[in-house]
Amino acid sequence: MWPSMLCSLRVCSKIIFGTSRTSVHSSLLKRRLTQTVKVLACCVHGKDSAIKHLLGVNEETTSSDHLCQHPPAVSYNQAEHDSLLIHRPDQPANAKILRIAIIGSPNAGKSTLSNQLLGRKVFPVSKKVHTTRCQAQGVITEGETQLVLLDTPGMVTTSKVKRHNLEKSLLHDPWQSMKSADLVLVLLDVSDHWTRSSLNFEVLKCLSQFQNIPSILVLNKVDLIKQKGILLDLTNQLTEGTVNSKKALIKSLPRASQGQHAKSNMASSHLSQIQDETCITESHQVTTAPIAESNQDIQDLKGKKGWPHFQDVFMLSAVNGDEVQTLKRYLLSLAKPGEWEYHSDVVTSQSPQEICNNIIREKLLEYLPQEVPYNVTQVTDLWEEGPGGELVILQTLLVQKENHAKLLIGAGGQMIKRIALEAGQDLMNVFLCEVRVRLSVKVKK
Ligand SMILES: Nc1nc2c(ncn2[C@@H]2O[C@H](COP(=O)(O)OP(=O)(O)O)[C@@H](O)[C@H]2O)c(=O)[nH]1
Ligand SMILES: [Mg+2]
Repeated sequence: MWPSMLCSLRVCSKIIFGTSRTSVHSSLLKRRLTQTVKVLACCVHGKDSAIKHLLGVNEETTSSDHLCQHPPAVSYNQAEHDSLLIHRPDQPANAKILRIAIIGSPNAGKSTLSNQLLGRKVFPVSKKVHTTRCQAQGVITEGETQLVLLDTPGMVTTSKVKRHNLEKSLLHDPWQSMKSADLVLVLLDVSDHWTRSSLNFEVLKCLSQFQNIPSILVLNKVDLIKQKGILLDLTNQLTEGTVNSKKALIKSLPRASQGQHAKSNMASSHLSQIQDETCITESHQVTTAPIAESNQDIQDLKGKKGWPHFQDVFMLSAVNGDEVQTLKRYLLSLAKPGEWEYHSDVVTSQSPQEICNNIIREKLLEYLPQEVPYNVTQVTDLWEEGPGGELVILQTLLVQKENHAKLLIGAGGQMIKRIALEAGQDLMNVFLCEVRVRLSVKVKK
């Protein structure tokens, strides 16, 4: 198994942050990185990683990546779902928990990453912004540990709430999820040339207000980056050259210890590194009260591009799952003793109908011009088990304009049929049963 981007990043950081920031010479760094990582990479197996692309190293997938338990199906029966949420979680004696707030600009890939971590697509994903309208939680239970993912709707401003016809509660949601978080995961789209070299102001504000909660930086969409070397420069900028309070302290690995890494089982050496760092994490005082901020503090943030308090940095591709398992193992290792929040059969706090509405909405956003999906009201007319045990869903899509209805239906009804078919297929993978979705369109004046 590849020592992970975490490990590689740690290798990078040992190089980047071991050197005085002002004297960093990136081509020299990359050469040194290449030497270091080649030693490590020659004995590792696993999914393609960004750093391996840097080196042109190809590896096979090992069985450890497939060891993860299969996530349970979501029950499509509302009463069953409610009873799971109400019942006391079936936690073991040594239960551990970690609540993770995933924050980042709209489109960074928060829902895609959450789905990959969960192993089931329960959150809608779309190229268009504001697919996620509600504050939903995803739940991963493995062994004694439960991870609760707080998939936030992105950082939204008042004007965007008006423009996209969004619920006003979205304005407050990122802060809401922060209040119960043990870890903040900042997700950044590195394929976006305009925004990738600095953290979104709202993200910085959030990090600054909740400084006492440990945070990690995850660079997403590395599959879209041809010149992987840019990732090191971006990491340096986005962390202000400091990760886990280490800048001057972190030195290049001595050659001998690099060799030892190469010979040892990468999985265990990786985990032991994580555990070492977990000790550091444990010294953080996690409190839920935000730190009061003065206007001056906020003004100071305006000139900032990065955040020097991240505990770790990852690079991955959420869409194809590259390095997602590594991140998941890391998150599991950070969990602390504490009561589970959910029964182990729960994958998401969303109700079955919410999941269905969100998936249909995802298709509307995917195939229709922006103004249509933002103005559709979904009404479920029927939700029942058919004679063959299949789930039958009838839903009416209400629109206000005739031309919106025409676009929704499409030529010969092709558009609406396609949306219904694809939503049904996605829902089958959520509920693990046959699902038939039928949609009708009505104009409501
Ligand atoms: N190429 C690529 N696309 C991604 C990746 N992660 C997410 N996306 C795409 O980015 C878009 C936004 O993703 P989504 O998860 O809805 O972002 P959110 O708004 O942050 O929840 C979708 O079209 C995803 O398919 C990735 O790792 N690589
Ligand atoms: Mg989303």
